[in-house]
Amino acid sequence: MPDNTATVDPDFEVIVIGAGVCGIYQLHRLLDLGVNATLLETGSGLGGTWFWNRYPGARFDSESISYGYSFSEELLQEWDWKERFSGQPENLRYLEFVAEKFDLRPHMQFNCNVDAAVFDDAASQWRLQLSDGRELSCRFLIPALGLLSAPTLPRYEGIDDFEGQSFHTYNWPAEPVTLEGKRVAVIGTGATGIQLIGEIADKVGELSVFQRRPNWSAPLNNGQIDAAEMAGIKARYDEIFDVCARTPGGFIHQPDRRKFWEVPREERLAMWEKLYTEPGFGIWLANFRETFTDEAANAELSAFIADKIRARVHDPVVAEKLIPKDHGFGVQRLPLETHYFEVYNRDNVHLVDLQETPIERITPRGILTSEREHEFDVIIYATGFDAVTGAYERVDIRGVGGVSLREKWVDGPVTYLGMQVAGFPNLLMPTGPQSASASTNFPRGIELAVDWTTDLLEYMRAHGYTRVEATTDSEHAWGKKVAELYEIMLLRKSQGWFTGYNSNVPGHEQGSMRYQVYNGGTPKYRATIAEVAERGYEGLQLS
Ligand code: NA7
Repeated sequence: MPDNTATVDPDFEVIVIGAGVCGIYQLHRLLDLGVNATLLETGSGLGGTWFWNRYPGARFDSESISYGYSFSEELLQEWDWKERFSGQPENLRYLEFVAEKFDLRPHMQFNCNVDAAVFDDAASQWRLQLSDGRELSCRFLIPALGLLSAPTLPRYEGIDDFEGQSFHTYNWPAEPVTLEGKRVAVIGTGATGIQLIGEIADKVGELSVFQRRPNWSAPLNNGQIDAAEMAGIKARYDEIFDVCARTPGGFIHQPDRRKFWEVPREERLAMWEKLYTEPGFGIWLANFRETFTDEAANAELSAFIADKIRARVHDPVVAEKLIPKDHGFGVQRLPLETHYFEVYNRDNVHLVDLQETPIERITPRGILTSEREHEFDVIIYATGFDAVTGAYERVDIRGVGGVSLREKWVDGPVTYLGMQVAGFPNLLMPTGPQSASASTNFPRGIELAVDWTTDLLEYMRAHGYTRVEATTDSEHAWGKKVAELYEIMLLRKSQGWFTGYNSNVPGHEQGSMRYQVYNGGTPKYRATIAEVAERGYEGLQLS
């Protein structure tokens, strides 16, 4: 039966939510095709991750030259990266430059939070409720919400009672924060805490680091990129992106494909010595593949890194506290550091081991542990995110029959290709949970997924389709594939955001398991989604 209500045009053909790296590129692709699209952004400016995370030390740990967009040769030639691992202010300038260059700002609406998105089945449209009271409709909804954009505070009592300044690193104030001479507490030692602590230790008065579980970390080895080097990079961009496309992580670091146990131990150690002094994720990703899958191989690498920590931290008791004992090197997302371990050799830096003296509550003057009250002027929460699915769950997304996405994902995300969800037609998620964008060098995964999503929209246009939806069978098969990929990796036993662990979110505590990302690597993912498209979007129902 023809659906007459569908003839009422929505306000927009496509609404993109989020002006981060993904939303910016997605909007550009849509506008290029002449699609009637708008972008809604909660913040007062664009940049997503690089708009919000203004904490000292925030920077890429992907090489800058592999992080920028690759879609425009002109853009590649116009932009000069100044550092191997560029810092937040420059990264934000880059994204602003991109938005200006492609004239995207007129199509972005800022300070615009989406509270709810409900699928109107009869009209085959999404209806959005905004915090400012407006309602907008669209045919296709593209949430480009970011993977680490729902910050979580600890569940300690008294957080609001603290009389000094306190904030989560994600919500670092845009106006300058004075830390000089202050008594500062940092809670959390993930990638964020490690960057922050390394940067501020020599600037604050006293710094107390509240560590519950140490993380493995290796040197970033950052450096400047001078004009001559940048000119060389510009001439090699094709080659650089070609390497990224061929590596599992979308980085310039290619795994060593020799068999771990066939390479003599002395040779392995020599290789690690070299990688440890080189920039970026080499020690993690240019390593033997067995370090991700074989306990014994991983233990050997972990012992090598532990010795590096012991060599860098003068106090052996402190050094032991900084060495993870509950997981091996690189099985959780690896933070990269700059003089992080040397920080603990400073007289003004104190490590508070929460395994020995847990936090009992936040007080008006500071932090009360089981041992004593520590007084502070500033408390910084580097306590992480409700990763990957959290940002989706903060919007009340309802599909066919009013089914809530939040409820559907209560035990973990369920998707097809990480980009579509059965029962949620015309919801397209280029960086969705269980996609490769979530587990690779983000912009590389993002460009791949945005291009695929845009091709799908073009295909639908060309064939007169207005509705697309994953089947439950295809969703089920994808879920099985994603789970199987976890099974072969040591990662499955770890407590990090790849397995959905977050002690501050009910249901995500220690021991819970959520299949958050696709671990098959970029080349396999690219081949899979290309094949799906070639087969007329197999697994999707188009009408
Ligand atoms: P992470 O990696 O999730 O780290 C959060 C840290 O905060 C971690 O050390 C946690 O310790 C700690 N944490 C969280 N809650 C508490 C409480 N309640 N008490 C004490 N310590 C706590 O987040 P990041 O922001 O550092 O990094 C996220 C990603 O950003 C990173 O992977 C990169 O991709 C960029 P726990 O492990 O829970 O004991």
